Amino acid sequence: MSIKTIITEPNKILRQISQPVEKVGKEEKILMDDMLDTMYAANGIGLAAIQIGVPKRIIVMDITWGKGEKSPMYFVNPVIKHKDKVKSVYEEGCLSVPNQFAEVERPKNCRVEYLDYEGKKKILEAEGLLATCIQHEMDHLEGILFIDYLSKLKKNMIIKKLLKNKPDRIVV
Ligand code: K2U
Ligand code: ZN
Repeated sequence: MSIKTIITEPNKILRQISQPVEKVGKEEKILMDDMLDTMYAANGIGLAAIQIGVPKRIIVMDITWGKGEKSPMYFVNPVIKHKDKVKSVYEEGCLSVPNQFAEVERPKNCRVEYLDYEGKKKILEAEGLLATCIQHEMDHLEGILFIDYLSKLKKNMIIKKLLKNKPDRIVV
């Protein structure tokens, strides 16, 4: 298992639409293991495969991370089957938008159908931070970042800060 580089905005890779997985095989399990290592190392509570450059519809999460016992969750080909009309607001961040945070409004609860680490069909009824996190991660599968929900002014200010902190490209 290894820690991968997390791709940061602006980068067109993050805007790709991720593709469904045909089956959960050895390759997908190694990928999920590496995603989890990478997420824990970055102190995140969620990670989508596209954030390490793999356009597959795979997400890992652990909202208990940092509170003692680890409780990893694996989502392959997740589909949101229901979203609550009631909204909630969380101050979101993103490992691909480092050190930037903003309030985002999302449905308070949602129901997600997915395949687990063994490829078994599961249904998750999510609320609170779990619901926010899974919706944040599923946006990644569509090439959407939380900054896309902000005003043009706020989004451009964040992108300007990210560009300032991004190492210069060296063209050889
Ligand atoms: O997608 C990611 O980069 C992972 C996010 C997931 C997340 C964003 C907003 C709200 C909930 C989850 C990172 O974990 S951002 C860091 C973080 C850590 C703990 C709580 C909130 C955000
Ligand atoms: Zn994110």
